[in-house]
Amino acid sequence: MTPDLVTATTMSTTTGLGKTASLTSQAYVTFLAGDGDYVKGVVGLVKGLRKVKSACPLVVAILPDVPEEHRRMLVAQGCIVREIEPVYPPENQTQFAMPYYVINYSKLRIWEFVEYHKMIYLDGDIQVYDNIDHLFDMPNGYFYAVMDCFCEKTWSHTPQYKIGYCQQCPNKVQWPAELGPKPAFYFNAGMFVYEPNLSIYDDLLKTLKITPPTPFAEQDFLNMFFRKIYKPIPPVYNLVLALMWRHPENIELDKVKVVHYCAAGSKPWRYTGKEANMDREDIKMLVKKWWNIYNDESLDYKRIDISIADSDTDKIMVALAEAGGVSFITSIAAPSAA
Ligand SMILES: [Mn+2]
Repeated sequence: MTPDLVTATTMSTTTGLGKTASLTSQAYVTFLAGDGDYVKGVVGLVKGLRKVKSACPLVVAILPDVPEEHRRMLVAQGCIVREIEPVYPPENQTQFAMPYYVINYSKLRIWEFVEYHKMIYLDGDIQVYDNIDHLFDMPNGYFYAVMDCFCEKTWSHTPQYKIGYCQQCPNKVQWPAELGPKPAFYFNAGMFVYEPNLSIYDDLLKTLKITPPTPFAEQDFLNMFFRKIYKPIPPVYNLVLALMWRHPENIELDKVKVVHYCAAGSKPWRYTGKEANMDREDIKMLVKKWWNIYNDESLDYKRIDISIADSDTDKIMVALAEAGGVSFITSIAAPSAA
């Protein structure tokens, strides 16, 4: 493909967005940076959404460093690809490596996607096994997400971990009075329901400038920022894998709708089974389930088929698109990407 056509692909994807947005005003959104293998996660995710017959498209917010080849893969799978500008840290905040900061805080740009009234953010290492479109119908004005678990070692910097307190079982270890008031509920930011809004976006960025970065970057920040309007939703909407061995009483695996492959070694496209807990049967089953969707060609995005296009105009558009590459067909076919 020539460089010119590549540009045209990106541009018409953006142009196509307006049409799609006016039809739905709701969408899923994920985020992608760099040229690594996370793009596989996103391809798996959009196929998963298709499998559960979601009525809403998947927008992929990408940083400029995502290579053209990966952008084309995503468009070919029916994703709406939107390049975003990186969010850079204030100069006085250099505690964390620059790339880590930029990658994580650039996600805040999804609050700028105001052509959608409501969005469900999903990490690229998430898979959807049941339709969750009904979450778009929850009352506006809140931030919905699943509560995280504090029991794994990655939380060793927190007072919760140090005393063995977890919000998933708040009665097992009581929160000691001498540590002050019980900490607010803390969500996992791999999945959340929110409303894009430009003034909230401005506020997020202003607040970010005066907030020292913390180990869990944007997750800590979002928890702080939205603490007053946060509403927990059940763990079936974002199964943080550690719950399976830390709080098995809180989950029924056969009812889980959304799985978050967040535990070390659990990303299906990097899975070796060697890391802690990764040889469990339930983990093996979930990794296999992810691959079944990823490898299922019947879930690949179907472009409009000229033999079933129902008007002459459709036929002409399809023929033009086929002659000119994917760019044109992306914009006319985007609504059916759902
Ligand atoms: Mn994740």
